[in-house]
Amino acid sequence: MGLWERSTSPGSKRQGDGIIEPRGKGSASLKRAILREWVSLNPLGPEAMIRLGNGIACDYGVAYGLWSWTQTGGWQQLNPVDPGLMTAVDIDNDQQEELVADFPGYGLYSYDPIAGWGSLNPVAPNAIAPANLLN
Ligand SMILES: [Ca+2]
Ligand SMILES: [Ca+2]
Repeated sequence: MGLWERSTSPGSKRQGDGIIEPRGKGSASLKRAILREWVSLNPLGPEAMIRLGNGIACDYGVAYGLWSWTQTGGWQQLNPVDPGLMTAVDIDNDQQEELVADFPGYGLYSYDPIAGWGSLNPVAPNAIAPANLLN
């Protein structure tokens, strides 16, 4: 089904507050509901995605790598390598989140839109989670 964003344009018909509740059986009513209130972001669904700032970071696997999407900037490839685990956290306390991603075989890296990629650890973790260690 791909990746979709709910339309928030003025005058767009609101029904069920954005919750798709197909009345009929089968996919036809679901498809009508999607076409009425949702905007396609990409015909391909990602393996995984997380919130990153006011956009999203998407794991598009071996074929396409790691991409980000924002309403204003659209799609941008951040890395051609297939990421594993991902999280968003403000590492340097500049009020802007960095993307932290594990690349199996390469290790754990952080991405800052200005500084680019930096290695955090050559060993890939089993799990990652954001934590505020400054307060
Ligand atoms: Ca992946
Ligand atoms: Ca930051």
